[in-house]
Amino acid sequence: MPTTDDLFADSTPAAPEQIAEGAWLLRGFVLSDADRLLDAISQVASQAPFRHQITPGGYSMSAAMSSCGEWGWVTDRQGYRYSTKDPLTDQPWPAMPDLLRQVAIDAAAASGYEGFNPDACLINRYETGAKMGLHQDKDEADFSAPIVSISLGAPITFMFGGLARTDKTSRWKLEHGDVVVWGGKSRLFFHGVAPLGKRSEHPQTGPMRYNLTFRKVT
Ligand code: MD3
Ligand code: FE
Repeated sequence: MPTTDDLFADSTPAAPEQIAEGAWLLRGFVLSDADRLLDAISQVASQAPFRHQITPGGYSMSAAMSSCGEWGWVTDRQGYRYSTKDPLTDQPWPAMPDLLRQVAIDAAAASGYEGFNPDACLINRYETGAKMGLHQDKDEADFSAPIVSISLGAPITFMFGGLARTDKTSRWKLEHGDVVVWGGKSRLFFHGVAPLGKRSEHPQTGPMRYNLTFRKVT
């Protein structure tokens, strides 16, 4: 006998869950697009390879990164910035694939942010042990646009706090197909991810996790 869960599988997306002021968790929102999203990531990475960038302080980031769209995010000894060119190839970043742009627009709209028009998509790739320390995303010109984040592959623990680094943080598990939309007050909240666990895997990506973040840079 099919269960109610089977009958509703894939047809009724979970309702958006509010996790902070202006922030919405859309569990499984891109599950049905996941294969094509992973293909699009491979496509981008064939032109703009994943690389471990160097922080201004001289450390290599544990998450490997690439970008697509008009702007990509770069860090080196000189500092953090957005750039229209990939410093590895000195070429413009690959165009943002239509599918990526469309799912980001749809996720923003499902969270109450109509008319989202991202001009950058940053792609983070985590392997076992990779993490991202608490930080704010404030290199963009206009904080009125949300940031849309898509998780694919191995699950990870995501942390976010408030407007001050010392604010208490809460933890959420982000899994393959989950989307989080950050707008309003939460747009400038401190956030990061805990080290990818040794046993964290996904059938399609093995021990890797990908995170796409869509931004309006200019
Ligand atoms: C909250 N990435 O690329 S995604 C980043 O999982 C980044 O790769 C993490 O932080 C990752 O900058 C977290 C969730 C996320 C992204 C952007 C945010 C949360 C955010 C911007 C503002 C507030
Ligand atoms: Fe961030």
